[in-house]
Amino acid sequence: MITSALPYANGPLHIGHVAGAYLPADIYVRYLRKQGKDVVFICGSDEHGAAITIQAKKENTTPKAIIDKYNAIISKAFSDLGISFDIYHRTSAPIHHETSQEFFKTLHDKGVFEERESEQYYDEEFKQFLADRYIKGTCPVCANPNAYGDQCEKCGTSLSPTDLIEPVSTLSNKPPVKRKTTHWYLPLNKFQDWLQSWIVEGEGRTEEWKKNVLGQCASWLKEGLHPRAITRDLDWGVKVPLPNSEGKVLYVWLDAPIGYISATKQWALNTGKDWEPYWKSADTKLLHFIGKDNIVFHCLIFPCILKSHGEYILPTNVPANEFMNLEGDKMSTSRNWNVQVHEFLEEFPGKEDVLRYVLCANMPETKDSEFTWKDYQARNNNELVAIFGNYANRVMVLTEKYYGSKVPAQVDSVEQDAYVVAYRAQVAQLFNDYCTGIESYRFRDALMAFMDIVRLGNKLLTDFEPWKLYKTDPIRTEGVLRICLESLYDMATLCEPLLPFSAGRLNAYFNLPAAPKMAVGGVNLTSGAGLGSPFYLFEKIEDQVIQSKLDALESIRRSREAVTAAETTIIAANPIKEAISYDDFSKLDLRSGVVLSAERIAGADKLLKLTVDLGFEVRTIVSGIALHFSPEALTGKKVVVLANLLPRKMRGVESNGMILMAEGKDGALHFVAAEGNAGPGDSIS
Ligand code: B3M
Ligand code: ZN
Repeated sequence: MITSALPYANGPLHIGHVAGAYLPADIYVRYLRKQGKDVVFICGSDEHGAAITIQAKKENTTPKAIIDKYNAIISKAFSDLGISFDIYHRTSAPIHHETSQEFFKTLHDKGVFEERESEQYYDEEFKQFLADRYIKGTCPVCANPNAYGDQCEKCGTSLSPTDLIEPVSTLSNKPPVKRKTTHWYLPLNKFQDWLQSWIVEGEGRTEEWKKNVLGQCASWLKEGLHPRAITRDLDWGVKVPLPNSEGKVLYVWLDAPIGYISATKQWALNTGKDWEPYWKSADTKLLHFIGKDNIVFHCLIFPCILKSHGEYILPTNVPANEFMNLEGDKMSTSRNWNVQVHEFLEEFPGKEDVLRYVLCANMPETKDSEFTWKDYQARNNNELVAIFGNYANRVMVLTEKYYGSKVPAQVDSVEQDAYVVAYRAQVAQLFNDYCTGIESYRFRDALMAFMDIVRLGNKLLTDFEPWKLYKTDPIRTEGVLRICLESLYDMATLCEPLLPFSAGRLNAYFNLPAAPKMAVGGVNLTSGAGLGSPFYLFEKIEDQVIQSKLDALESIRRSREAVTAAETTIIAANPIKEAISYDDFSKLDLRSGVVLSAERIAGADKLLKLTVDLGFEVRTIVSGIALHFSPEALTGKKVVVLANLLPRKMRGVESNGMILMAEGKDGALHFVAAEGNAGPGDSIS
């Protein structure tokens, strides 16, 4: 039973996620399948929690619309990249709600939880309790006025809402009040001793856990565990299945890991299998592939839930990875510093395996690692093209030239040649390294072993020089190329977990199905069998492609620096303008509008050309906000438009109106918009 962390359906997937929790799992699973193991690979969207409702607010839409949108983008990105889940499920599915409610109910009835009353911030206008992220205020550490109730993003301190100075609700922008509320808590402190012996002393474990994982667990345990609230006052999530618990849902981190189980149930329904042995049978190996920020939930909290329930097995291992940075900076969706998987695949179709290769070669297995575009190019050009692609192509071209793309015969004297015997022994040794690498979650080592096998193939070609040998000893040449072809077929088998698309192309060349087992040296091709035409597995990536990616990142970096600079210059409050009459004011025709699209104007780095829907017509408005907003961030934004301003031409574009903006003391711009159901064209007065 293999799981990968369920991504929040609140934004697209980026390559850091892939390198952390999905590619390693996929490699492992593909390898196990080839070893003939009975394996189920589970994932799905995590569709609850404040992460979703906040994104809905940001995009001015409903939580349901958000999860549908991002679930579609994410699941397509996974399948396009060849991540071979047996099911990609969703925690909004009814079967998941039932399963997590059953868990809660069972634990509740067993008396596992504690009920506690506490005081929490409440928004009187919106009549709801406020999740930590819905509260803003001044950071007690660095005085950042925009710190959130869970964290200050400026200085990185993690906070609780009561730490904030002058907290306000982000819903009403008013100070929240404190209200009593009751929640259920999981008393982690009661599990402390058991967790200590299971994780730290290894009592009852069958596998060694990774150092980075053990280290984090040990430090949590050393701090001492405390009861943790596992319900929330929210109207989005799995309802607490108890009487008198209106408005309460399960904490997203309670229901999300149970999502692995509900997804397995759905998979079993789809395939006519029984889900239970995969979660309850002692001979099942349960593995959670995750990123390091999820360690506490998978190693401490979820095992307590499973153990308390009583019928479930515990994870055999949690091979968490560290983070992958991008060009020297932390990858992040909110800061627009990442490479999105779906965008990459749209821009570079056919480069799925190149991306998988580069992410695997730099996988953050023991410490944070880095993706750079130069490294991406170098690994493609110097490794995939020059080593693997080159070997495959040379073998295919020679076979076409000398044998009309038919499998040449085996030649005994070549088979027994000392060089060939030694070559095979070395390949077998490297195959062993490859297997050990994957089995012990060292995927970089496995990749290296695979490439070393290909290097040996290239060396064999160079040493035998079939292009010269053919003239003097055509029989021997036949034997050599037969060996090269068999090695190439082995490479197709071995690269399948790492580079499944290339494996498929190679198998097609051989007109053979994928080898049923992971092995080297066992293939016996049929002499005279027809092969495909030669091709290149990989193509060289040119400098200008890389340069354009670097330029794009550089411009993001520059605009971020400009914003930071603006934020640090405190601008004095503007003095109030001269008084006007109501008549003066009533001359302004203000309308609600929605930005349909935005684009940069060539040669004007401050201007954006916006297309704005005013309900009764669509306008072009030029706005001097390009240094503050990226065009992509504007689509769908609600705005207020001064609709009767005389047209004006700017940089050759006629602007028909003006967008209203609030300018913060820090110089940052904020949109002004009519709240609620106000639609395009509505008058504002
Ligand atoms: N959705 C957090 C994350 O995406 C969370 C993982 C759930 S795994 C059960 O990092
Ligand atoms: Zn701070």
